[in-house]
Amino acid sequence: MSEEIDFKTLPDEELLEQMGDDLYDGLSDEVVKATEEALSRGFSPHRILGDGLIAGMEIVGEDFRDGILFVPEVMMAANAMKAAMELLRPLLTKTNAPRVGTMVIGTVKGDIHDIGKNLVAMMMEGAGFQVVNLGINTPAEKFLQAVREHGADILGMSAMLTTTMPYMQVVIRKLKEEGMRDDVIVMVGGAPLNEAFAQEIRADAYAKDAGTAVQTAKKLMLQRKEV
Ligand code: B1M
Repeated sequence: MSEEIDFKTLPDEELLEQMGDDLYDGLSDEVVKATEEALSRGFSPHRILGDGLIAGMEIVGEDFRDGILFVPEVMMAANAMKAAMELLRPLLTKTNAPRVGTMVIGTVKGDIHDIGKNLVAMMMEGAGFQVVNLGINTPAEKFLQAVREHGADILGMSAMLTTTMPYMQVVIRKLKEEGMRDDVIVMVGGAPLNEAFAQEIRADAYAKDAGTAVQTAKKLMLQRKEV
């Protein structure tokens, strides 16, 4: 049992560190309380994410890789992260920006990781995009159907496994087969990807994180309008 900590008494940096530690331990209530405290101190959601939640999740990832943590513990950490993200959601999605375009986004078939993809979705909304979030384990047909139905400007795909990233190419091929490839910008992301992979599968863009995804999407939308 971890002893009760009064978050209000912690200096700023220690608060974020404690948030990361509690995330590692999968203590959802504690992570939520620390996030509330950080928000009440006026921390930006980006600082809370970067220095608290994502920092904690990085250590989870390392220890998962090294066999120190296992799936149940990682699930608990993921649930704690999701609970905190719900507090950040209104701040990340709030927007005064004019409607920029529509993005369909999903985690590809075979892959159930959704934290990073949801973060991208929230920040895109905050930047003025209408976002259609298809969730996890998304087959090519579902991506294509959503692109058609919503007249999407951008199709975003996320993959976190080296075994699922090749599925992105399946979706791109399907777009081509259906004569839809030139109608939509394809953006890809996820921890195992890089620029070279995006080029290899002929995606239009790769973004390494949610902030870059927003910048890249805006730039590509502008280029599209200029053509
Ligand atoms: Co999994 N897992 N996992 N996992 N998991 C990884 C990805 C892994 C790197 C861990 C490790 O070994 N170090 C490893 C993959 C190895 C590989 O293939 N190279 C791994 C593995 C092996 C597995 C399983 C196979 C484990 C098993 O069952 N034996 C299994 C697979 C299940 C499946 O998908 N079929 C599995 C399961 C799980 C959980 C269910 C327990 C849980 C997911 C819970 C959930 O998402 N709801 C989980 C978690 C939490 C992780 C780690 C620890 C954390 C991922 C995360 O949420 N990061 C992860 C370790 C790691 O990534 N270092 C790991 C925080 C998030 C904010 O960052 O997702 O990277 P990230 O998103 C970033 C960027 O990548 C980018 O922007 C985001 C925000 O800045 N981005 C985009 C993401 N999508 C984008 C799309 C874009 C643009 C940018 O445009 C469209």
